[in-house]
Amino acid sequence: MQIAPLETARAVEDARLPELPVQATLRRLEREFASLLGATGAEAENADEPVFVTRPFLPPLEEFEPLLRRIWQTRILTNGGPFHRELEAQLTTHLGVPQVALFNNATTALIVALRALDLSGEVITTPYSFVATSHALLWSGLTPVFVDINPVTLNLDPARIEAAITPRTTAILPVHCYGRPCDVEAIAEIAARHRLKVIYDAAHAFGVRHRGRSVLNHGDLSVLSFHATKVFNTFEGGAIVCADPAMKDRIDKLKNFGFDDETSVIGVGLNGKMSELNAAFGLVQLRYVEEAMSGRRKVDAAYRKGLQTITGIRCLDAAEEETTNHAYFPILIEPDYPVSRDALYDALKRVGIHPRRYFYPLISDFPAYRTLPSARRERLPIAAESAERVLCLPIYPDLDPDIVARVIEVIAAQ
Ligand code: T4K
Repeated sequence: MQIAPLETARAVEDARLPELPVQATLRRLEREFASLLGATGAEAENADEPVFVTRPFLPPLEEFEPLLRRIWQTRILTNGGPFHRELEAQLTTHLGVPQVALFNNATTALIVALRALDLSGEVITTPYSFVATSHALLWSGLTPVFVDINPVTLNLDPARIEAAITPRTTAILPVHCYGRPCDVEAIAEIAARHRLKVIYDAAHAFGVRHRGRSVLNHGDLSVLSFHATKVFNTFEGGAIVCADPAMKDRIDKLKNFGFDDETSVIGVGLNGKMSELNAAFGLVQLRYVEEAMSGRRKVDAAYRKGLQTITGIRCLDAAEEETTNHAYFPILIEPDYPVSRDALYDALKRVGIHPRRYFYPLISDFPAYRTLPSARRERLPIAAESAERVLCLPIYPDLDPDIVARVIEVIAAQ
């Protein structure tokens, strides 16, 4: 079948809807995008453009167009179509994991992961993460129990987990924060001893390897995010990684309202499906993900080199047995740095550089959590201090070395 080019499709739309001023709408959207670009600096970087903590990687548009035409031809838009199946297959190989179930984002994937394991009661987790980690627990009727983090890795500290286990504990939900692997061996040992499930929030951990294997192979389930700001993005998206085909089948049903067949459901599911548009885009992105990571690696190396002599700035070490993805570039502002973290944050913003304080405030300080006994600050000293000291510097594959140099200059000049 001959497939109409996109322009033709647009003309057909115009002809069908004469009363809708489609061209005017497109012109208005173009103007809005133009002003957004001005506001966010998403255009070509120059000295006057703001620089944000990240800028999504996009593959050549021409490579996406044939896949779009295919969608126009088949009219399969969602519900586990061919691009969805193909992306699951390619990710399984690319990541080196047994099963991948795609989702529309990591937050719904986390909620489905918790449901798939049939958890109840309390779940031990980290307060030092994006708020979605704990929100998924509250949405699922589970009680988060916050445990402090390790000062070197900024991940859940296994040495403190056992003291937080009660008869109501059913699982541990650690985060591979900034893509740095948790102490997976210690966590597995504690979980086995206490018969707890382990779900890794691996939103930051695409492509991360630990001792030669994907870190996503650890725990009962791992949840990835493919949000626009991530190393591998599908605009919005996510996935659950699991070992067992029967578990993938359960997850696939739960993300499709729980449907088993046309007339029966296995449980209270939701709509967590990734659309064909996002899956097709993911297939094109995957061709470039290694290149994108190597661009990030160069930025990471430049920061490390430039910052190493600045007193009071600590970069997180990369552990030797790991392959990192350089998803973030966090620095910790130590007490011997001349100004506070927030003063440095403001100084960078004044020159158009917009780092982020990931993760400040702590999740345990948000109103929905702060009354929990485990949220008390004195129980979470390392997390509280890290949240006050951290700054994530801009990092993305094509970040101009001159901008990296400018960031370092501002940090050195305080
Ligand atoms: N678990 C963890 C540990 C997570 O970090 C996250 C998400 C999740 C779970 C949940 O995953 P998803 O359900 O989202 O799949 C961003 C992201 O929205 C969020 O996905 C991410 N973690 C979190 C750490 O960062 P914000 O509020 O900081 O995003 P925003 O819009 O301020 O974006 C940051 C910068 O990126 C902007 O200043 C400019 C740039 N940007 C952003 C977008 C969205 C662009 O240039 N283009 C874009 O389209 O949360």
